[in-house]
Formats: sequence, C-alpha cells, structure tokens
Amino acid sequence: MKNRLINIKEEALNALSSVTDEKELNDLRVKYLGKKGVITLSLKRVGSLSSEERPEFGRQVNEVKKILEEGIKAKKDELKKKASLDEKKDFFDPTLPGERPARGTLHPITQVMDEVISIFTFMGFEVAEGPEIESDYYNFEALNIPKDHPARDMQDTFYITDDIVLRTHTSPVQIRTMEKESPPVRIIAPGKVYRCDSDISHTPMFHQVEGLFVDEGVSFAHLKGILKIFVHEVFGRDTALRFRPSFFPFTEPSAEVDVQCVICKGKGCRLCSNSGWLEILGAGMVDPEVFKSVNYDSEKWTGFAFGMGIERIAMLKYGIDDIRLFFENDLRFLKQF
Ligand code: 2U9
Repeated sequence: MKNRLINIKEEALNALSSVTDEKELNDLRVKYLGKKGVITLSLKRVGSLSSEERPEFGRQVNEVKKILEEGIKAKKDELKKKASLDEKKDFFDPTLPGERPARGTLHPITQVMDEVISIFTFMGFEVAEGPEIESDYYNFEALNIPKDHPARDMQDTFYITDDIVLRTHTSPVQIRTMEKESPPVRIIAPGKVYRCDSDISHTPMFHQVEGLFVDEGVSFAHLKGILKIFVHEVFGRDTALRFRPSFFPFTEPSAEVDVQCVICKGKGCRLCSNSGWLEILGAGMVDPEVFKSVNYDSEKWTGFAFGMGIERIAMLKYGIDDIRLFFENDLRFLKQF
C-alpha cells in the first residue's frame, strides 16, 4: 500500500514537471485530486482499513495530497508569470520613435568633382562626355603626341590592343567635340582616366576635369582670369596662385599652376617641400597642330585648355596625404566629408 502511494507521488510530480500550459495543469489536478482522483480515492479507502493501519496510511495520503497541491500551486504561478512576460514581449508601442536608417554621404571625390563642375558651368562651360576606351588616334595622335613620345610609354598607358587604349586623359572628349562642332566651343570634360601607376599619390584609375575654350581672340589672359576665379572658389579668396612655364605637346605656350601651400600658407613645410607652393593643374593655349587635326583654322581661332586631377585637388583641399584612402572605402574615413 505504502509503495503504491510512493509510486503515485513520483508519477504525479514527474507529470507536473512537464506541464506547459493551464489546461494540462488542470487535467493533472483532476486526475489526482478531483472527486474521482487517485488521491481522493485513496483517502476514501482509509475508512475501510483496520484501526491499526488507518492513522499511518491516512497521514501518508494527506502528506502526498499536500505535496501535490503545493506543486500544482507553484506551477500555476510559474505559468502565470511566463504568460505575462510573453504578453510584454509581443507588446508593440506605435508611439515609440522609429529607428533611423543609416544615411550615406557622397564620396569626397564625387563632392569635389561636383564642386569643380559647378564652378565652370556657372562660368558658362558645358559638360561633355566620351568613351573611356579610346583609339590611339583620339588619345594621342590628334593631340600632337606622336608615336615615339614618352607619354605613350607602356608603363603609363593601359593598351587593350596596339590601337586601342584606356584613355589616359579626358582630352579625346575635346577632340571629338571639335570634330562635331565649330567654334565657339566652351566645354569641360569630367571623367575617369587610367594610367599604369600606383603609389601614395597615384592610382591606376583617377578622375580628371579638363576644360577647353575656343573662340576668336581668346588669349592667355582669359585663361589666367578663369583659373584665378576657379582657385579662389575652391581654396578661398585669400589663396595666392602662380603660373610656371611648362611644356605639353597639345598646348603652346604651356604652364603649370601652383597655389600657395594650404598648410603653411607659403612659409615652407613638409607638404610643399619647403617651396611654399603646391602644383594643382596644367594649362596652356591650344597648339595649332591640334587645331589642324580637327580642321579648325588656327589663323582665325585661338583657344585655351586646362586639365586637373580631382583626387589631387581633394587631397590638397582636405589635407589628405595618401590618395589610396579614397579607394579603400573605410567608412571611418568617408564619414568625415
Ligand atoms: C585639347 C587640347 C589641349 C589639356 C591640358 C594639362 C595641360 C595638364 C594634367 C593635370 C594633372 C593631367 O591629371 S593630370 O595628370 N593636365 O597638365 N591638360 S593642358 O589640354 C588640352 C586638352 C584637349 C584638344
């Protein structure tokens, strides 16, 4: 009798531990403690026992009953607590502010490119575009760069075939425009260019903006005026600039333009190699040989042209000492612009 009672208790507590909802709990209660429950029936049987057995068995049944009642109550509390937590988990408060999606920013090169383009379009230049894969003719020949010129060196130019290259500058866009249109021409050619070169100030792909202005009576003075306005817009009106004589096959005379060092303001520092000046672009009067290749009469028309690397302008404007930072796409760098 006693063993049977112990078995009932073990079985009931086992079942209780695997109960997961209120219905299961109630079924269990009815099975053991209900009117016809196992424990209730055992209690009823006490009356039919001998007077010696009765007190001990009665005590044991009551003890099991008490253990079960307490277990059921504890389980009930546990289920209640869990239900209220689940309710909270699913609670949706529509008045809470939403999560803001991370906002991107324009790449610094795009920002500087846009700024340069808007300065020149404000001055009346139109934007012209052309292919990045070019023929030898448009990239070199028409620009007075003959076959044996050092600028054609295999080290600088990405050749696709003997006759097709990745453009090394956007100048072919100006040649194509002049072939299609007669003067006056006032255009800028922004875009990607390719050179086989890589170090802290060169990448195999970079961005250029070139400009071309052809009309009657265009002189070097016009070129100086336009570039002075440009430099003052990008680097500030108190930035000095100078024109240094230079040479390009497609311009004559040619010049390189320097701005006063953005770091030391001309006093001399590591960035400007103590010269106080930083080179930012090249320019000149279009060489009559170039006009010849697009059938422009160089007796009637004159023009100036200029070219700049956008990465270089961005590096000087923001004080960046390694061009490769623009291409690593590290958000900690890009977020600062
Ligand atoms: C035509 C005629 C002339 C464009 C010019 C430069 C000088 C120049 C460099 C600046 C830095 C290239 O990116 S860089 O390495 N460019 O110095 N470019 S004059 O002259 C032209 C272009 C087209 C038809």
